[in-house]
Amino acid sequence: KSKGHARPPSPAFTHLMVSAPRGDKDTIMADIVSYVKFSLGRTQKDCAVFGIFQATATSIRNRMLDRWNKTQKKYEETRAKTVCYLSLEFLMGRALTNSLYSIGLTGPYGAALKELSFSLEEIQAEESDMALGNGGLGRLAACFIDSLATLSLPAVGYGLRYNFGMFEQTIMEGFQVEKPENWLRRGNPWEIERFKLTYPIRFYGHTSHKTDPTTGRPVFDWEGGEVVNAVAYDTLIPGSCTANVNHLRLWSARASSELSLDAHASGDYLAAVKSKALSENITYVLYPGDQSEEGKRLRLKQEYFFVSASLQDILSKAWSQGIEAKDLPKHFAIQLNDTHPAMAIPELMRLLIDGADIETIGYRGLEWTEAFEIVRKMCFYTNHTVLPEALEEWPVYMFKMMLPRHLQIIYEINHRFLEEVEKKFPGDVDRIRRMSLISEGDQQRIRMANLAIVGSNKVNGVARIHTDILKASLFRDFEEFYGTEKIVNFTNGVTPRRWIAQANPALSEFIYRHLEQLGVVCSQEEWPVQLHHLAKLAELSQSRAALEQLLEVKYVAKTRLAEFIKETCDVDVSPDMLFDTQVKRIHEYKRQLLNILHVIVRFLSIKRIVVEATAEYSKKMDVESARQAAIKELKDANVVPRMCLFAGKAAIGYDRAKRIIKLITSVGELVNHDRDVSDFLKIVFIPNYNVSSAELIFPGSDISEQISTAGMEAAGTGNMKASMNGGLLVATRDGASIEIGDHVGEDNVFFFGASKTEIIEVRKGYQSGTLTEELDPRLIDALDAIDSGMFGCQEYFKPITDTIRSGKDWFCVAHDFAAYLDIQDEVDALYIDRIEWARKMLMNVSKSYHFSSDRTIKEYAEMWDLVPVKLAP
Ligand code: T68
Repeated sequence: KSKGHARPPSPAFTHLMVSAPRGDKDTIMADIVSYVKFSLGRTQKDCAVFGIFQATATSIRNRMLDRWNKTQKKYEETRAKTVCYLSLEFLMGRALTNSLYSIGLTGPYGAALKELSFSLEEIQAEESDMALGNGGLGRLAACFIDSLATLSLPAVGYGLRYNFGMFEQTIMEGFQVEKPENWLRRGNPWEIERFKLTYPIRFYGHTSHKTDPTTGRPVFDWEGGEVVNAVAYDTLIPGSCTANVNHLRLWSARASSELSLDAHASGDYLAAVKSKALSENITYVLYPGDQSEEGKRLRLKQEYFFVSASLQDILSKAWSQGIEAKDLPKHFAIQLNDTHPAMAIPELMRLLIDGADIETIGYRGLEWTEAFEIVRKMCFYTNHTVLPEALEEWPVYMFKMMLPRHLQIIYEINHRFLEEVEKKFPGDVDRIRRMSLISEGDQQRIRMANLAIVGSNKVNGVARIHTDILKASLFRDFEEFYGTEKIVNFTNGVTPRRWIAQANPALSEFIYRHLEQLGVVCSQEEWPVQLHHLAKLAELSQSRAALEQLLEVKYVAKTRLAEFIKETCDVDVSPDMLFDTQVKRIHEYKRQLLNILHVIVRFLSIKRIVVEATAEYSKKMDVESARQAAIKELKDANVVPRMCLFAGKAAIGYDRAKRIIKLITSVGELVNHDRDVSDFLKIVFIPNYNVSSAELIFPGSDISEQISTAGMEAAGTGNMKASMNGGLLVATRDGASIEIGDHVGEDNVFFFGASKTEIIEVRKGYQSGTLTEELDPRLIDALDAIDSGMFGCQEYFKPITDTIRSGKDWFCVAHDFAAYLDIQDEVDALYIDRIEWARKMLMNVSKSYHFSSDRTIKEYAEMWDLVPVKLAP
């Protein structure tokens, strides 16, 4: 025990600790100025807006800290069960607006800043996005920790504190160019460094074992190699409509003395410094590939580093609370966000059997079956994809070198597991081969998904169709082995606080006012945490006044988006156009290609009409007047002008995705400058898609493209964000869009295209050569236009057009093309009928409440056996 603990408690200290900072305007102003003066060492004259952001953020953080202390104390006192959400990615976005919103101090902070002659908006704009994730998986983790706090559930998010998050995407001459995103460059006012929470993580070295003379059991030792320290950084996660504040704990790598001393001993100072730098690079950068398996050693290091630090943190807390090993599952649940943290299974086995390297964790010496039962009760695994290229496998040789003890443990888990399989399915060698944790090929590999299934209590998919595929195909053997209870479904959700209340103030006002009119007793703060109340809004479907207001709400958001497009792309778009958006990672299965091919068809057809009419008119007038007359005629014919917006990043090594970006920007370049067409069609590619730009894009979308090849998008969450904001989906029957259709009504989604089962048939046809697709003539026109060099870069685009023409079209763009064009015609026709359109918007806003991540988390909580522990307000 340190001397600090022996000191008698001071009543003054205790009193001051529990007194909360006041939330009035004057106190807030004083806090901000005091920070500028005493922490930044600046004056009013030399304090830039960023300084005010730092001061404001720090004072908000301090107010949250007060609540956090009380929350953690309450959790400890009640000995409540905690869920630990292990994710290599947390795509948080900005924290300022969200934090103020959650602690209910937006008003006073706005007023304080105004008096200091700043605005909340300009302060907010100074914050960099916390982009420690690639896409849907990382954003889901962020929505989940928001819901956990809001539901007053004891939870900790565990992850890595990357110095460089998702790369910054710039567009140069239409091509994606990646730049490192140094988000910590100017410091991070939200985080709290906790040097006291430092754990040693070992890599490499060797194992040995001796026999314990009393028990006769083998005792394992893992020694040597290198030890890197993990240091904790906490970010506070405030709930809404509750005083509870949870935290996200991110680990940063710090060289340990064990490492630098070795080199010092040999007298090589420079080598010592270099090896220190090398060990710290573990948490340097986020791997920017989504849905692909890199197989790089540094990634394996990151995974183990993160898992080991998080588990040591959990176990040292449990040990300090006197929790017995067998009771660990009563106090902690561990959720594995995909297989990236699957090493938690062998690592927890190791910690329980061999023991940790630090004294603050006393668990050790457990017998195998007892340890495995504990692990299996504690761990749960979420699968996010069925794409084979995203299923993690690690070469055995890499493990043998880097994590020799874990390899032994995995072999033992596998040995015992396959014995069980053999017992249940005697002689079924094929099945045993498929279910083994080790794949045998030219090189042995560890199948992380199989490890995660075998070591977990439950496995879940993220939408109904996805879970059905897991049960019927990808994990079928496991379904047959464990029975139908092991694989379960929890359809994804998104937090309505960020995605409606904060992102769309006009819609929030509409919702609140109308709920009030409809007699729902629910404050402005409450409806986003009681989202089911929105069901009541459907009653407005016959109120013309309400529908017109909803159109007005959309117009406001479209105006903001149009301004953003002007700023970022320098393209003028009118909010009167139909705003059609597709924002997500660029991937062949997401079919941005299908979208842009439709845009090309649209361009060609408008161009043809205007050119022909101009030729006709110019018999009677000069060419320019003729052109104007032709354009006017088209406008009078009610052609709906459309703005097609794309945004998203391509993985750095994903050549085809990068070609698709270039195709989109090239088509935009031509169309936006074509004076015959540009009144009717605009194409924008917004660079560097991130959470902050998504907050502008979803509210401003009339149409959201959710057009993945059926069976390939596990769930999608952009579909939910669009629908909640009154965006209508153009969607295939894939992922969670199917369930959105169930809830908002089939008629209120523009469904099209082949179903999952039809896709399987189409592909069989391609493979056997019995089905050679007749290409739609309009598709041929679009492909010809690309190949003719109309958009430049003829050669560069050739591989794309070739794939479609040759019938080796795995993503079935050609197959779904005609249906896609037809549905887009329906979209245009409906858009003209503003009231009918608004009615569909209303049904989406009203009935998408099911896709709140609060609903999802309640389902998980039941599985975890977790109950709320709410702090008295
Ligand atoms: C996404 N997966 C799914 N993966 O594609 C999406 N992968 O359908 C689903 O809605 C979402 O998960 C949430 O469940 C991903 O985003 C990755 O980002 C990823 C990252 C690294 C390695 C593999």
